[in-house]
Amino acid sequence: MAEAALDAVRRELREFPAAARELSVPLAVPYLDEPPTPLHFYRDWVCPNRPCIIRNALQHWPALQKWSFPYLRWGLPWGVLGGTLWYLGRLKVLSSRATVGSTEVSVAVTPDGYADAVRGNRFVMPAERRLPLSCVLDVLEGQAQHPGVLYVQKQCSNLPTELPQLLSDLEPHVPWASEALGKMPDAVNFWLGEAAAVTSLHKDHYENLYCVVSGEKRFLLHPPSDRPFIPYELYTPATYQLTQEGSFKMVDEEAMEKVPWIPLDPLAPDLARYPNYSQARALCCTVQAGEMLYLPALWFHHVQQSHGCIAGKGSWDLPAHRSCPTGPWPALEGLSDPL
Ligand SMILES: O=C(O)CCC(=O)C(=O)O
Repeated sequence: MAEAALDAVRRELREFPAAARELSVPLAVPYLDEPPTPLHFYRDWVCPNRPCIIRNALQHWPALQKWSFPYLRWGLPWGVLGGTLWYLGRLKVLSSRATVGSTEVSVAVTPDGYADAVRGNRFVMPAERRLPLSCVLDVLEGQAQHPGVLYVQKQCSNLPTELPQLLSDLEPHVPWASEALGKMPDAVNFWLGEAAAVTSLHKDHYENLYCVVSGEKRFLLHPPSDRPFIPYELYTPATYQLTQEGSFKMVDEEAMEKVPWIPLDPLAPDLARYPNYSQARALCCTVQAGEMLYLPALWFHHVQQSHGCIAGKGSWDLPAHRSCPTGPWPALEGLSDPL
């Protein structure tokens, strides 16, 4: 009896993603030509849990003109002059001053560009190194070598905590978003990395605004309603360690509980192993410098970037997305895997 009822719920669930798609998931991520008012942002995008790309929302940020490798290295606003100085004898006087470049930041280092991803039968986290930002720039510019793939991507507000000198180049928050969401962002992160650095498919419960300052980011998205088609498995957690010789080894995190993660690579899905994924529909979009992606809470995302892309992200943590017992998502979550 209970099994029959569960079967009926599962049948309904199988229909749900198509119905949700028809009702509220666009075929492509829409563009707004200007920032919305708080009311429009809340009514048209946050409430229906729909992503959009917003143009002309960042052009008043000094970062958009200033943030280049020479500026990050020396605080020089003129990219060409900075570059010329670099080639004219690598001015140690400038590089030894206390500049942004000399500031140490946390860098995720992986052998293949995948931090926080399934590798074999492990969920593997990156080796974390503290490096001066200028060392990361040297590697990105091909002036120096470092084993593995580097990504400045530490979550938890690395922009104000690690690079506070850059804050004056940004507005402290995005006023129309903070007003719509009822608070200031809970985290403001800074992202800089190699083209090979990839963020594996996952979801989180934050309302996110990704602001691309230089280069581009490519997103592959799935709405939360595609959850029944997206496989999760439980993995023993491990962390990469970088040896003195520059090779990587995986070390199990014995004290940590198993981690549920998505084993599937949406760019090359193993449909023989995960046939349900063929029923999911991805939305792909590229966010260019000067554009902002609103990524609603609980959307699955896989992220790639152009080499040396510089981006920021504001995240708002709304309790409603953590544990809303009455919404459809917890039910979908609980009943998805046994489809
Ligand atoms: O920019 C990236 O590489 C991914 C960021 C991301 O997925 C996240 O913050 O949840």
